[in-house]
Amino acid sequence: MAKVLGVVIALVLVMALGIYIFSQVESNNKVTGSAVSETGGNTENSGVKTFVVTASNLRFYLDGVESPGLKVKQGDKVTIVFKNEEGFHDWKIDEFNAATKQIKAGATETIEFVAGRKGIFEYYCSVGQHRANGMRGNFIVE
Ligand SMILES: [Cu+2]
Repeated sequence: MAKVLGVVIALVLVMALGIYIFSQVESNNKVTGSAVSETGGNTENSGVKTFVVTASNLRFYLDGVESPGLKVKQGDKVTIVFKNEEGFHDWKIDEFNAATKQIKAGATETIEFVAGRKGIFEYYCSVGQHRANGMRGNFIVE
């Protein structure tokens, strides 16, 4: 009888160990998974976000997506790599005093700013009537 009890205890211990190891592997996978899914056009490294935004007449693009919503967390340091492929444009957000120079086709400008407050802000091109003609999108701070 004591022998049976010993086997049962051993089985329970093995199962508990198995569950523990499984949960460790599971939580490691979750961390890796979220890091991978973040690398779609922007890179996340503990509060640093980089977006490569391109401009052509009269649209902004990120990885081929037109007027992309750019999402960051409050306090993130944001880098915008602004590449102008066609025409004459800039990239601005009034609320963060973030603005590139107005640059010509083929030029690239990089700016940095801190997303200091939460909300949905509009980024846009301030050249001529470009904003009214669709050169704008949402910058979302959560
Ligand atoms: Cu423009």
